[in-house]
Amino acid sequence: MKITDARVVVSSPGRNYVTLVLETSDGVVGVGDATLNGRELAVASYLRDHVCPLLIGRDPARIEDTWQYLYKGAYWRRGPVGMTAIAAVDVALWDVKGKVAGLPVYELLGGASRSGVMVYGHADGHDVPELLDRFAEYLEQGYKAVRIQAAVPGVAKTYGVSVHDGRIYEPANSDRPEEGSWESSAYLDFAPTVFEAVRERFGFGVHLLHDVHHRLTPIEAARLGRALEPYRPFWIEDATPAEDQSAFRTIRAHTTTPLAVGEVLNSIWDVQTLITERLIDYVRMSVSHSGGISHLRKVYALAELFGVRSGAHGAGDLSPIAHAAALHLDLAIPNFGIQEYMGHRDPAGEVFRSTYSFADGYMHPGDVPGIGVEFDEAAAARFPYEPRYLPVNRRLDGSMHDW
Ligand code: EZ4
Ligand code: CO
Repeated sequence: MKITDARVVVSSPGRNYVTLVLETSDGVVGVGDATLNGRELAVASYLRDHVCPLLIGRDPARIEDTWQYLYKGAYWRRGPVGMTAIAAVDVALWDVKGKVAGLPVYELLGGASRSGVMVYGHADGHDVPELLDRFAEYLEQGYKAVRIQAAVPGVAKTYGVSVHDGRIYEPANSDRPEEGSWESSAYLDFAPTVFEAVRERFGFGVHLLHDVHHRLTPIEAARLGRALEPYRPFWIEDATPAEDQSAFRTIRAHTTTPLAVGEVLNSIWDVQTLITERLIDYVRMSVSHSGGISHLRKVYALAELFGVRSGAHGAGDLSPIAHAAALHLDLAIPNFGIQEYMGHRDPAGEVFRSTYSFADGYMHPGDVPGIGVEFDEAAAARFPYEPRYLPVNRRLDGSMHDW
């Protein structure tokens, strides 16, 4: 069998998605997600101009060899654009392999290690009462774990407070990035009161998660971790900018609050120190942005050796193909922790027909052969790409800060 066609489709059914479609000489079609929010066309070009021509004529069964060919063959290694492009090829090849074998991908990865994958949803609020109302809705739906974010008083446009229906945090802005604002001192005083309010109302029988979104210094993060200890968070995420692995030594020395990091990281080298020094508890890298199933499962295998568990990024800007791929891996690995699940806004469901399911706080990828998501190209054509930036962030004095 040979790969006979490789094409990239950029569409916007509810938000932008980049999708790679591979066709084979046997008529089997595989799909992969190549979406890099706010930089979609860079990955589309990387694939169209540099990767797709190399795929034609290759044997789709040789997944690892293709991975090594694209990674080592680029010479310019790692980075979000290249690793997202390789991920799309990798997932599409696993999809093909599953369809050829007649098995769901998780069976090819060693089979299920659990009956379902615990997911967490996002509860947010412009103030604490609104957050509590949204939190109650998640409990009613059966969620066992919920992320809590609330707008910091005096800090306009705090990250994590949705502008639409809970599935998108970036205001639509095609002209230039929206400007958010930030002040760590106000946030550090406010965040523990949010946890306190949620525990007071809902008790300790549900997991609470929180995303700091790269905004603190190491010692500020240590202070936050310590202040939250009485409320027993499942984790605090991205407490400091993720590229500085050594920052976690400081945080770790001061708090027992579990730490998660990695949604902006792309390779096993980005988390080598974090894992081998046991500086984190959960690794947040995603299938889509980290070289696909083939690479992320190596990250998880390394993490397993050091008692670190998975906690993959699962925002709505990763397509349903990415979410399905994540669920297959989550179901199979021994050291699964939790999976983020924001869901997707309509009309994404018209373009991506998924077979994964949610019940009582757990998800399952389904049992159809391959990844289990059908991509409807004719439907995608009805929703053309819409240029859109992620926001930038400024402190109250106007200086740039991590978003
Ligand atoms: O800001 O995916 O944990 N989830 C997150 C997301 C990210 C977006 C960026 O595209 O941090 O909301
Ligand atoms: Co995050």
